Amino acid sequence: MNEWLSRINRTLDKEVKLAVTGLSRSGKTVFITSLVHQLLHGTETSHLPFFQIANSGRLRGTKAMPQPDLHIPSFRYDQAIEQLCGEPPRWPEPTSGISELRLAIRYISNNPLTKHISPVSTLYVDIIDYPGEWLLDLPLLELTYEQWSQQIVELCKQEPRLSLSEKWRAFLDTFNPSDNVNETIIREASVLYTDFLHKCKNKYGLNLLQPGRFTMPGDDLKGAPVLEFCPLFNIHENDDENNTIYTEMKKRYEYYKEYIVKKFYKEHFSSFDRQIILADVLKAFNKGHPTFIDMRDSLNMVLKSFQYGKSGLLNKLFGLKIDKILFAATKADHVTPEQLPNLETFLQNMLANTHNHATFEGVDTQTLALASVKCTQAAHATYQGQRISCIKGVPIESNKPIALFPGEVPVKTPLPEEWIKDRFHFLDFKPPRLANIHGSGLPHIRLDRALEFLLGDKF
Ligand SMILES: Nc1nc2c(ncn2[C@@H]2O[C@H](COP(=O)(O)OP(=O)(O)O)[C@@H](O)[C@H]2O)c(=O)[nH]1
Ligand SMILES: [Mg+2]
Repeated sequence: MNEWLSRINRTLDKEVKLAVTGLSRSGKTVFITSLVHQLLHGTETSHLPFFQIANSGRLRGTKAMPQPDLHIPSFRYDQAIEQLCGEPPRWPEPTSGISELRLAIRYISNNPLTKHISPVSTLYVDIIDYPGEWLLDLPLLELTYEQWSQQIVELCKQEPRLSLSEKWRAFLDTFNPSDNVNETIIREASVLYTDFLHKCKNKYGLNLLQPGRFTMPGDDLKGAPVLEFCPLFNIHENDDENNTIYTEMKKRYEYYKEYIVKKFYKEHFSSFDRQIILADVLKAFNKGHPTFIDMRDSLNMVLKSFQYGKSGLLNKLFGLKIDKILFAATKADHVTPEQLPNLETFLQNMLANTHNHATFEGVDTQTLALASVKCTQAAHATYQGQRISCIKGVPIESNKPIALFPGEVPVKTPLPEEWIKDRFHFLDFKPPRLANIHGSGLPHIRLDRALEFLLGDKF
């Protein structure tokens, strides 16, 4: 019955499933929290000028509803908003598992065909939140164990991975992949490999860390043997004797793909209609050239797996059909307002291939620089007799507001030698203290435009 109703609702365009996609720490959880808060306060129109349904006065109200999938934990909006709007305000905790949320948006219909039958209509919006680490598992679906191992071999030839992987690689040299299977060796190799991934993440903020569950296992997989394998060097596909370390690692890799990765994407991603891709470009600028390259390549690799249109992997596997994609550069409150167009152009250039592919397949796209929660104010200062634009906010490590000029966002990727130390200085800020969070939506930058693009045509 549920499935049947759901189908009817979808045919009448009464249901939208929104995929919020982004690498770890790109701002997914904060985006979802702010989106819900903006919609719950949507009838106070002043904070969403570009969201037409709110601005036209046709919005009747929004409510969080019981989600359709009862076996998935609910997105803890109440907890997240309590932290964001607490005293002192804090950012929500990093996400360690999947959660889901359903919103019902009630509005006065404008549709000439249905408005006489039912002048008040409801649009259901389903959103899931999950750790960004798991996205990097998607490209594995197209790689054999040997191809994946080879890819990691290549990555480890360059710094910082070359040094960070030293201990793990030294251990691989102590045995032969064609040796008889040995649980102790397999466990030790996977522990050292997982340590290497953690170092890449914590020291350099790298994203291309596969398998994704090694750094973020989720509650159900901690300590499971399916997380005990790693890539091997010097393997030959014809080494295919049974019961060797190589065949055992390969078996676990295939199991991981089939029962963890495919299962997750089939269950949660197959029915999405719309997608927002969040990228924290500014963090990569701060961390330097290798981190930037890693972010760009990770995102492009993931988006290649999404490949919109009939030939795409997710379409072939699960019938995914997305008709609109919003590319969003997050945390736009870290830069001065004049820099927003540069940030948008930069993101567009960075994801040019995906963009081109999506529009070729008939997917409607847009690029936006946005802040889900605006933590800074635009201000001006005088420096050497010149008036310069700056931002004012409370840095994450401090309790006092400061004004600073965070630097210019380049339109094109700087050459490796142009990433000089301290060229970019995009500070992290504390969330703003708000006197009355129940009076109006959270302060934001262009979240209303994001809502209009993602949902506007459904009303
Ligand atoms: N200034 C600012 N910081 C943000 C914003 N959104 C996210 N952040 C920062 O980015 C961090 C990660 O955000 P989160 O939503 O947890 O990322 P996720 O891993 O993609 O879910 C937060 O803890 C904040 O420090 C924003 O709109 N403005
Ligand atoms: Mg999160």
